[in-house]
Amino acid sequence: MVERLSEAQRTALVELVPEWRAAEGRDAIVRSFRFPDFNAAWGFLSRVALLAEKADHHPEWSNAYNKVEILLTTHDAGGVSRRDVALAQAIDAIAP
Ligand code: H2B
Repeated sequence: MVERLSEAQRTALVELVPEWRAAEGRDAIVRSFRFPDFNAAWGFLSRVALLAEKADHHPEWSNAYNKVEILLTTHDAGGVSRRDVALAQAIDAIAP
């Protein structure tokens, strides 16, 4: 079972991923991305899917043409956990 973070731990960890913002209405982090076109957005999503599968941690996301939004939360913990921050860092590393 993945532990949900305390408020202090959460603040400290979320500071490691400054590109991500708090989701509205739920305990989750979100980042928006914009690409030159759909092809680039889809290529990025494919790479994130491979990362997610490897980490056994799956994002909620949406895509409209060249825009992608990714939301990370740990369903098993009912909120943000270290696993979300770890995946956010991995996604940041492959983001344009
Ligand atoms: N992804 C996310 N985002 N949160 C989870 O709690 C989660 C997951 N749990 N991927 C994993 C899979 C779990 O259900 C399986 C059994 O490992």
